[in-house]
Amino acid sequence: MGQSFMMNPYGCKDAHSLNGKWNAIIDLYSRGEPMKFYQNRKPEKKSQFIEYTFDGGLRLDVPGDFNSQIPELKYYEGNVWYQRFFEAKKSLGNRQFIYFAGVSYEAAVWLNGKEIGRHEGGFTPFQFDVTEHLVDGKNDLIVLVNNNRRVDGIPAMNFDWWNYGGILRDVFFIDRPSTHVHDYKVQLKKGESKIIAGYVQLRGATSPQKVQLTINELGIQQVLTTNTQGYVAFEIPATPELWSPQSPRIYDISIAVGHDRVSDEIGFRTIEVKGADILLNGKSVFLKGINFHEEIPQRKGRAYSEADAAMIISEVKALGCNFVRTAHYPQNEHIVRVAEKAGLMIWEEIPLWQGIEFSNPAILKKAETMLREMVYRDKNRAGVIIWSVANETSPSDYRDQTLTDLVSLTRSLDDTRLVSAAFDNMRYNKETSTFYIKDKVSEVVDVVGMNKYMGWYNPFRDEPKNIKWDVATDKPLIMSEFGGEALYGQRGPADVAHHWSEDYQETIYRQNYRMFENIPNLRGTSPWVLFDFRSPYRCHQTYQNGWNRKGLISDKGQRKKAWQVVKDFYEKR
Ligand code: GCB
Repeated sequence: MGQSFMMNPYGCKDAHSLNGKWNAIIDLYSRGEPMKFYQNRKPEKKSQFIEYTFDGGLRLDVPGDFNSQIPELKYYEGNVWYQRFFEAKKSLGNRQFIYFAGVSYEAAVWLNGKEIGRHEGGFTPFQFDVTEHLVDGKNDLIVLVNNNRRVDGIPAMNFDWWNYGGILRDVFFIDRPSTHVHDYKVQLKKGESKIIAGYVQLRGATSPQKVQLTINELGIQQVLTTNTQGYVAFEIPATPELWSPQSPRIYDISIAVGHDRVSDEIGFRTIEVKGADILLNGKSVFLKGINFHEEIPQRKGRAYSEADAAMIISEVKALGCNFVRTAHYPQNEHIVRVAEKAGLMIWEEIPLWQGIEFSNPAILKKAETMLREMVYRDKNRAGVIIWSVANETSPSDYRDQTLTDLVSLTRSLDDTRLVSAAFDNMRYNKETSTFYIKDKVSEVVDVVGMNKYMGWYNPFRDEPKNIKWDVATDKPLIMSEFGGEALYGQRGPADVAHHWSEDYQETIYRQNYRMFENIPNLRGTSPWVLFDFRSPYRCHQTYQNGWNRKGLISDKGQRKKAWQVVKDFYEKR
């Protein structure tokens, strides 16, 4: 795993993009490490011959998955080497870093022939300090990416989405003064709407330093003094206009030490649970949500840019949502930031998705790292209200313990948000037509997410209006997934599932909404899913052909009939 502490490059004037075309070698038989591709050597003597080169071959776009860039890589799982040069000036005394916003699934990184670090996990950022190995002038950066699925991976061998590999997200070279702002949290104090609290952590400081925290629009120009470890915690009385879906107010903030300065855009809000209610800024809210993958279906590839985020989020807003579940992994920062500015509350999740090898102690370690990296990255996003530790995992002693540990870790990292998980293991009492749950993990989370495909994987066993829910009634329940498949344009009887028709998909939604009226603690819904998405899981050659068709919108962007049913439901809430 890589170094899990990272700075925010998006607000740092000293962050230089390394996006663009990179040279690439497809290394199906893993020859690259034994042959030392990372040395990128050229023959020096007449008799010398080196059986690889990055020159004159494949060039891949960074950011972006490799699978969608050339047809030969569509199903590829394995090693791909990436290489590029970049110019740098070695300013004396400064520290330099390479920051990766997301590489799937494993990355090994070399600078000028020296290994600078490795990282596992496809959906969270990492950075390496490269000061020792950087040279003045031309630098050679090489990344070995491997996207093999693995038994001890998170996610593991099977998952219902495309296993996109590559340098999926932005890459930066960051050059900072030796003493610089390394990490910060600026949020409302837990349970308070008039106290801004948090901390600043410097790097490189060996004596107490003066740090200036500025939020001009709130009249805050506060000088803080760190301890000898460069750390200072603070509480500042303030009356910010609160962030909400109706008014997603964001403030410009900056933090400076010496010549170093970072800026960010931060909103302030409170979120808490009281009985079965979710209170945003003290008022009960109903989460009108939707799920989506980090994918642009029309391009058949991962979403990676701000423009991609704007496309997805505009469809979320058109549906009338105030909430998104960014399934099933932390999506790129553009998506989170664009969603927050659009007034969307966000559920973020680590990719502990079904089939995880919980009996392997390495899993807890890996999951903890992913959780830490997610919380580090997004702890300043007011839009994020829920951290989720898992999706659809089956109870066992190992699983119960792992998830309980992860819930506690989440709370210790951030006590200002709610903790959840999505469950699919509710049981049904035929005598009373009632759903209930017996799961130790549902007892320790703040909000229970329920995934239930009534009308699709499970037929309704009774009239929807007769089905009762007695699931974790002492806390809020979010119907975190429900829905069914339809091929856009396909028509058929409204009561027959196997035609994949829009008419039947519409029926599923109407029936589920009827059933939801009987869930006393229902405080939110997020249908599965906004767009049809690519998945090798889906083998029906007529209707699916490698696509999960549960989208309310097709892969070409056409809205299916159920889209309107969801929109109407949200308009009435
Ligand atoms: C689920 C999973 C989701 C799948 C979906 C489906 O329960 O959480 O990742 O894609 O069902 O379509 O079956």
